[in-house]
Amino acid sequence: MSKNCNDCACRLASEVSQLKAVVNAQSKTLTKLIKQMKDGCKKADEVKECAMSGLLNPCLKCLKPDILYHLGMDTETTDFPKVFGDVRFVIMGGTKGRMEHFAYYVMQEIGLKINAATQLRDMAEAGNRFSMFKVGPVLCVSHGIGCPSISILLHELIKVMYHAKCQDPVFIRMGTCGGIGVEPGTVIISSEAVDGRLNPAHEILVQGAIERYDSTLDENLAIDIKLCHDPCKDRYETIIGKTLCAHDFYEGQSRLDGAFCEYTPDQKKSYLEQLEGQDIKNIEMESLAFAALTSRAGIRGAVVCVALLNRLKGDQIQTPNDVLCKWEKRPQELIARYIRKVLYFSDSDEAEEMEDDEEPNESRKVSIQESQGASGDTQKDPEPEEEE
Ligand code: R2B
Ligand code: URA
Repeated sequence: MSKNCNDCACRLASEVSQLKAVVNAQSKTLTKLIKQMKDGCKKADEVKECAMSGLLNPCLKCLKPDILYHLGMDTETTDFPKVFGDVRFVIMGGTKGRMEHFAYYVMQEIGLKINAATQLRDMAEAGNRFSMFKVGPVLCVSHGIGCPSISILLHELIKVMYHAKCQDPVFIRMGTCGGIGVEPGTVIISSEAVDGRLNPAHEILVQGAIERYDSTLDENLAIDIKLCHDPCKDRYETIIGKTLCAHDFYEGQSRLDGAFCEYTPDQKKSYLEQLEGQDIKNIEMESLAFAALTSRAGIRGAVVCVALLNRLKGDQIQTPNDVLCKWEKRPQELIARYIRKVLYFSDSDEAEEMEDDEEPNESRKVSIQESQGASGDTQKDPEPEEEE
């Protein structure tokens, strides 16, 4: 057999084994759901309290209803456990377009795409600020620019998790950044977030006093996401490193091209070189609030950004738009692979699979389309899908 043929056979074998795992995992979910139906939904009614509840505002219990103003929903008119109880991944990114694209992409990647015409509903449309799309256990939400914007959203998303009694959800922010001494197009997973003075703390003014919160991120989650990078297939580097979170794109990131600039090119150069010397790999604008709020809630969090330029070489983003669009998909690919791996290839699944194998189950025979029906809760009636 020629080398090409061999490669192709290998790829096909790997795709077949991946598909098998997806089908197995989905039929297992279906088996569980059927069992729950047979048991009169007893199990579903016995949902545990959310583990984070002890860390949150005790007054939440008394809010009847709790109004999540910026998401345009409240606990009286939305049944949170029913609508959001199965959420395991909350993926956040700057814009509506990116998050809508990611929602469709992840739907395909985790095998929940029923047909090409499936349409998702923006669940936060009534709030007129953020956009939110749910694909089975994945919630995709836009966060706008900067710490104030993402922190408002995080307060409300954490309350969504609490009201829905979600168990151990993982939060991931994906986005763009300026690289420090890295090749443009490189993906950087943050090990921790620091402020402009390189302190690993998110400072907020509360009643006139500065409150500091640790801005640590989950080390294992960062490693797990990095492991989803395939050096043979992905023609870019993925690294783990420290991230500087600025509260502005121009002066806050020591750019020379803002409407105002009161430092010299030499001062800019020496600040960025100081960052490089301190192992800072990138600059973006939300990681401090993201890290502080997720860790206060005991939520595992990661920040995955692609560098649009190397700030040691310039300030303006000159790369053509079509290339930038390709680069923006890199964090999405890694995160979708991570989700797929957790959903379909986790150790506990393997253990359960062995048990299942001992006692073959009728419902194993369901097709992938049938099993998807169980997760179609937020999908609208099919309408023609636009070309992407
Ligand atoms: C990266 O890019 C945006 C600014 O252009 C900001 O949201 C960020 O963190
Ligand atoms: N986003 C930022 O915040 N900074 C950059 O330089 C690029 C994207």
